[in-house]
Amino acid sequence: MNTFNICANFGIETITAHEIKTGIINNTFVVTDKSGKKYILQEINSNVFKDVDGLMNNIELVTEYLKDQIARDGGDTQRETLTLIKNANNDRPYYKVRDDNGKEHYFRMYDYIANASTYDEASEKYLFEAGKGFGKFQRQLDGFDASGLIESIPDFHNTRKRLETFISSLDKAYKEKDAEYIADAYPCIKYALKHADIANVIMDALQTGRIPTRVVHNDTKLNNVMLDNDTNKALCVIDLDTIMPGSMLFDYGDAIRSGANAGLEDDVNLKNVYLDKNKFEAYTRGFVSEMAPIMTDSEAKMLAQSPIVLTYELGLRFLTDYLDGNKYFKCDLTRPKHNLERAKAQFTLTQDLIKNYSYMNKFASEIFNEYKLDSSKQK
Ligand code: GN1
Ligand code: MG
Repeated sequence: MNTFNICANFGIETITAHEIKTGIINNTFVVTDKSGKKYILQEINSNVFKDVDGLMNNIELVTEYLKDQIARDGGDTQRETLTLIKNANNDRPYYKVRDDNGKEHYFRMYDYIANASTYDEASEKYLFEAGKGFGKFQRQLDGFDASGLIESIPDFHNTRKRLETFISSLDKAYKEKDAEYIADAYPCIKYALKHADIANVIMDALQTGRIPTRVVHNDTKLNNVMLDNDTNKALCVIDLDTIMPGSMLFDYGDAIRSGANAGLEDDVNLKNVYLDKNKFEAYTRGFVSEMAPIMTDSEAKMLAQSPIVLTYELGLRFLTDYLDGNKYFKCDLTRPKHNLERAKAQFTLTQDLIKNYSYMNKFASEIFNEYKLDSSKQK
């Protein structure tokens, strides 16, 4: 597929294109036109997102709403959220094309946000800002009417369903894969089954109404928030593909999973993988400082449980993809067991988070009380 032709279908004459390799779902490029203006071009993974029209409508609704909120607060609507570009027919915010084999490909373009960066790992100072960025994002969406949103991936953070899917993939793998392929995964399989109770923690609280359903981001990996290069403050939350109703705990938990891991998400040296307490504290402070005014006591009480749930869940997802033959997540082709390595790292982190639960719980509740008190003073 020719990047330059695709950009032309958005009315943009591009002269350079560079791939950005951080996401593991979509394909992303920075492209530049003749005048030097930059854009983001993305091929949407339509194996993962089955209803691209609905997905893009979600992103339009959310970014329009955010732009109103940002303008109301006196912010910069061009830099503090994403700006979609319509296709050259000006009828949709994406472009669809069929390849020679008849497969459909979907592309979208955004304005490029200059002088801002994302980080796969970052210092405590940046984690504090990232926490504020995701917290503020969620607060800005507090009044957003979710009835127009589709579920871009149904049951995305339904950990119980993720566990069921894992068990059926395991059954299938026993029938279809050779014994060695499964034996390699055995320690992970054992871990997943032994800790199955974790899958109920947030789902029970949501389903019984103990915690509220909110509109949340659902993919708060550290590199999904941009920091301004001059101020080093959070500027713009990106990757809006999974904005759907869910729990605030999904966003907090996934951010700790990704930002406060001392190692890499797919670290092969498992000694590197543990909770970095300083990073945990910095992110928690940033996030809670923004969210305390709207966070309920029940949500606050569950903060420390959420990284355990979200890390376990991603471990299950990587392991399931390994058992399915690596169809969902993009893998490093030089690492045939990449998904299994990812699962091992996630379960190693899960175990360390379980070990640190009391500490995390004490810290999170102190911070919540501190900021809750502050916000009630300001009322
Ligand atoms: C995927 O594309 P990216 O890297 O932002 C995934 C997340 C995982 C993450 C793990 C739609 O996000 O759920 O937490 O990889 N997104 C989807 O790296 O499945
Ligand atoms: Mg994503």
